[in-house]
Amino acid sequence: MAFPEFGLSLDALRGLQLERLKAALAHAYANQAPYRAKCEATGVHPDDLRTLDDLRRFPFTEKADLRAAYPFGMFAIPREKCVRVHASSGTTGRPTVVGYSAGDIDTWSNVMARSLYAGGARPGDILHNAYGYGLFTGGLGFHYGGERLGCTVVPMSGGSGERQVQLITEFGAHGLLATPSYAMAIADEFDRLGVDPHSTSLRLGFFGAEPWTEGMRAEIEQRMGIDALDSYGLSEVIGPGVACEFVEAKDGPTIWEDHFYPEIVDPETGAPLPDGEPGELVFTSLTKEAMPVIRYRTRDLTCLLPGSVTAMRRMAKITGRSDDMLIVRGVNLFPSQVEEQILRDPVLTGHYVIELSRTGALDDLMVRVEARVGFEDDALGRAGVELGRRLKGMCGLSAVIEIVGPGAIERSMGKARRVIDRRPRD
Ligand code: DLL
Repeated sequence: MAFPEFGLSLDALRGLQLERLKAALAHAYANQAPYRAKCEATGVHPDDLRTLDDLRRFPFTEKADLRAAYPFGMFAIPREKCVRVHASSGTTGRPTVVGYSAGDIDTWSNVMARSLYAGGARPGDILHNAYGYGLFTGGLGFHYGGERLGCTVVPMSGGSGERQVQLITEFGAHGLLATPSYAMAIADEFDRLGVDPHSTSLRLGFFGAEPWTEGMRAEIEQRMGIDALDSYGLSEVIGPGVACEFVEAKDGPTIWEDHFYPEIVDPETGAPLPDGEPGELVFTSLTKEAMPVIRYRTRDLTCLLPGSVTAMRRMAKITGRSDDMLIVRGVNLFPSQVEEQILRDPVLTGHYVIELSRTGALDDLMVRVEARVGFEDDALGRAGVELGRRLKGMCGLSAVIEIVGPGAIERSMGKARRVIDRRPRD
């Protein structure tokens, strides 16, 4: 195996994690004032950690802690020793800032190289990087990982669809790196320009940064003739490169547990849940220097699965974020559940938006979805009626379905905006 960590036994992995966790806790306690204050308030000290299970006695770190420490208050090394910062824009309020030491950039490059290798990329491959470069971690994270693996990285970023197609085709890219929604937009550009992606050298795609379903995977794979891998990460923990799927298994991202220790907790109470139970994903960084995070609450909902290709555990596809859950007429609904129903119909595409409004006291749910080219009006009408019926069967809600023509729904170059909520705030 190319990466020795893939061969770690479970015992060796747990031993390594415990040793690293002790050091990570000691580092955060000594150098990250806000976390130390939380430990003192809870009455725990790093010396209280003797086993991995003892971690649950330690306080969580939350997004609000990062915001309160804006911009650099969570750094555990002098700012002068940070070689890079990234930030997430966030929909409201201050951005969340994260910092990296030179050692962190090295670790990040390694876990990204490992992710790309697991997904089937090899030294010498050309990687077309359509993730955004900038404060977002997607572009630079994949960039450094690709270089570390020995690939040729094309730092395309977002931008004109036509140029995406041109460079993928003419440079002979083997791997496409993009959000799944942007990959779909690029696939549309191929269609528009009359170029068949199956005729290019593309063989892999690394997709992440937003929730996507198995239906979306099937759609992208079939349209582009590639293996579509799920790649997961978040800025607060390091960026992309926290977990990635193995191409031979495609059974959920393997978490690089030797660097990022996962737990699942009840999203309401914070109580730890056993592997296999659905809940909120929590991460502790084991090796980060500039900005360690101890028990960081991601808000992402999933469950932990046993290792398959390696001893390291996997995560199931993310259902959504707890803060993205819609409550419509009292029913809990995730956009991914709607996506799943849409993509069961070959007439419909993965370009959709969910619109919520309110008439009187009642919420109105509308799903607008693009049809594939080449279907007659009656087929579209039938697809609309059937989607309405499937949604009702799935969650009990009646939705107005609007089927629109190709290109009618706005494309995003990064994370897609799936929900427009026009309901008055109460
Ligand atoms: O999105 C890092 C990334 C870039 C991951 C490129 C993969 C590829 P943030 O902008 O901080 O970082 O957003 C992190 O995006 O908490 C999830 O809610 C969501 N997310 C990331 N990857 C996936 C995925 C990057 N594979 C937030 N499936 C996370 C579902 C994902 N959601």
